[in-house]
Amino acid sequence: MNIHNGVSRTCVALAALSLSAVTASAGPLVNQLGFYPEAEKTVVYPGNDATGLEVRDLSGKTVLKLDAPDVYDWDYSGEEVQTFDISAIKTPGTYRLYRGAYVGTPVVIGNGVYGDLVKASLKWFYYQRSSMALEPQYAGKWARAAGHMDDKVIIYGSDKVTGGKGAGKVINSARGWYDAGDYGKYIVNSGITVFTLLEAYENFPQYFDALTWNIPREFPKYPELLEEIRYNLDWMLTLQDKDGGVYHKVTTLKFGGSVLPEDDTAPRYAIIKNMPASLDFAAVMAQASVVYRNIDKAYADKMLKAAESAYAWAKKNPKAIYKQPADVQTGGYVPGDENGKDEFRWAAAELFRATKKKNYQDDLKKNPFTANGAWWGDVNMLSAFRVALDSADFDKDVVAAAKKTVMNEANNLRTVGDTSAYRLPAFPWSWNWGSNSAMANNGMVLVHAYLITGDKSYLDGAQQCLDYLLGKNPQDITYVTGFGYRSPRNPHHRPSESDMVDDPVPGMLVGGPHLGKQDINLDGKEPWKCPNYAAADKPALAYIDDRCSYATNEVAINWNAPLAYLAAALEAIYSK
Ligand code: 9MR
Repeated sequence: MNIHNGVSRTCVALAALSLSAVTASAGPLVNQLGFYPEAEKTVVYPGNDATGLEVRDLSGKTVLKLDAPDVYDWDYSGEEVQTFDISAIKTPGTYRLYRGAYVGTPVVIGNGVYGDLVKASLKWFYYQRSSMALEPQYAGKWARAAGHMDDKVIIYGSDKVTGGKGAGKVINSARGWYDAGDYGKYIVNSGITVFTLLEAYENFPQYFDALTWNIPREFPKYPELLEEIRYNLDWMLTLQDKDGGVYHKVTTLKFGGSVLPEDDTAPRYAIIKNMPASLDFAAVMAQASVVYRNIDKAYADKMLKAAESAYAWAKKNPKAIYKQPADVQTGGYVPGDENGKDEFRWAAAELFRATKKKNYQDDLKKNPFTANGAWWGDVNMLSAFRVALDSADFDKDVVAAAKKTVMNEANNLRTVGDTSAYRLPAFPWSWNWGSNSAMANNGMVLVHAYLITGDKSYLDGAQQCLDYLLGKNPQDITYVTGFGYRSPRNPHHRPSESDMVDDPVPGMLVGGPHLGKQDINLDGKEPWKCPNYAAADKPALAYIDDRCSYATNEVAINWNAPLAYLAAALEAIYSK
């Protein structure tokens, strides 16, 4: 944090008086969907201006006046900014922000402001379904034919192309969601995604029992969220081999072109069983067995059996790490640490809750929580969430350690959120490929801290995360397609790129800015890569709304899930 104008407020104010008469401030950066009446409401203005803020309702009546706040630097964008807190306005309505002149778009305060976002961010999982047509009655103008029936997926290495002798052993690996802008289906990434969606259900069951968003119903007794999740659980179950081990992914050998699902017809392979995939599978199957038990005992039993055998396989094969074969170029999803400790921890926590068998808690005790997570590459925090919130059967010391893990992370985030220029609870390492999902996952930690303590300031931190994703950012956009006043129009998403529909599929969170620039064409040899956006030298600025930018403008299931969680949490908590 750098404050640098506390020195001479009067001088600055006088100087700026004349300035503001001629130059309007840059527009406010603010959550474009608005705020619940009781929420913390912050507005960021880039620049250094002594003009105060006046908030008026649509009839022109002034409802709040604030003096100019101190100027702070935000290292992630290299900007000076001023942040106003307009939380005092609690009356539902539409407001306009004046700093001298009116610049910007209206700010809404009201109940249910994120309701449509929750539905759309979940509906997107339906749009990502492989192996079925999307009918117009559900998909509207994004209706499409089925792609990737995946009923004859070749086991990698069993056919002539990939090194085997025969025609190739095939399995049925139908259903499941496409991972992202590509058409692959990956177990590791499905793991954290399904966890996050199930966690949303577990934390806010009444809210989700009542929520619908128009998807086809195969299991009408299920709440709609569990119907959608089952579509992917069914697929995950297909990737477990008879010995309990789980394959890493179902993909083509190389990424296909920017075509509709039905036109992406290269052979698909189930590629290489391994320990982390088996443990991620074990964890979510165990979790799902608990969640589905009351509504579908047979399905719950099947999942729990699958979870236990996957865990047993991983224990027997601790060195089975996925290594991408030379002829496979689709997503890697190989966690960097690769000792499997975080995956073992998570699976053990879920399996102990589901079975109460002592050996799982013993394993958990031998493998203490760390401070990390959560993202697909480190699932430690998921085990801490599990034990901290569902503590009844765990030993006291394990519960205390889990709560400490969650609360330490939450307290660190809150400190940054409350003191940084943009009021954004983010760490330096949050600015990576999929940075927007890091912000959403940070929000999820803060929601868990709220659920553990009931302290509203953690909810305010979660709000700060959502605000960033919905407009309180230097790009002045929501990072969610179809939402807010300005949003990404050209996501890296094959269906949206190839369907000839103007609007991208709605409800998708794009990856977001960071300095990796893996998609920039530096050598001129890779025409599919991006024209240079390399001039951006700050992480929060390095973003381009162009389909070429798979590093900043792609979409992914593990990014949408925490967005849905965060928006749903605020809805469920504030609407009570
Ligand atoms: O989200 C993944 C990110 O953490 C990695 O840095 C990146 C490069 O390996 O891959 C991302 O995941 C992609 C996956 O490999 C394939 N489908 C699209 C995913 C989102 O870009």
